[in-house]
Amino acid sequence: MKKYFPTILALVLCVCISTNFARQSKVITIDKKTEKAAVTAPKEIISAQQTFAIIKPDAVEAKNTGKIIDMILQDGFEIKKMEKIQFTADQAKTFYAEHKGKPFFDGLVEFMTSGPVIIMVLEKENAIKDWRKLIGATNPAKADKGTIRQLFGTKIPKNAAHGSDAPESAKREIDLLFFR
Ligand code: IDP
Ligand code: MG
Repeated sequence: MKKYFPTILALVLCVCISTNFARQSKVITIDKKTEKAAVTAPKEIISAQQTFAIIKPDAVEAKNTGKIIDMILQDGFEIKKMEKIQFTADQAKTFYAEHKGKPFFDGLVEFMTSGPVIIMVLEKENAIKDWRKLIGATNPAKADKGTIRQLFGTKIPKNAAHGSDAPESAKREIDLLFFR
């Protein structure tokens, strides 16, 4: 029996450590309807999603940066990164490569390089969808009341803000502008 003691001790230790690890990586919540305990992953594991945002040159020029940042914070986003930059023509062309060849492409590049912009990485549950909702439709004239583009945009391409449309584009845009 004595010679098995170290093995037994090691096994008991392993079980204790792994049980504790499992406990730490989960949270227990009480289901209000059934009053039964439910084990779920903690919020930070379930939720955080990042998106890429721009306060465009028209909104920076019109001194709407503070109001837009306030709307971002009031909507529950965390600003993970923020920088004031000015797009080069090459950056603007690469950023909007999907629109190359369209009639508004040259005007869009000219607009995006016309003055400083604020670039941001925003984080929140459903950040991509929620940020697109908060900025509103591409055309400010068609954007819902109270959205950033309705409040601060004028006439396309001058629509005050940009938001990534999918996780792949968020990653591409963050890499392109924060790791340039
Ligand atoms: P989005 O910014 O809502 O994703 P996109 O169709 O990806 O819209 O277009 C990128 C940007 O190009 C728009 O935000 C706007 O500034 C500009 N834009 C889009 N369509 C037009 C247009 O028909 N005329 C002028 N500018 C446009
Ligand atoms: Mg787009």
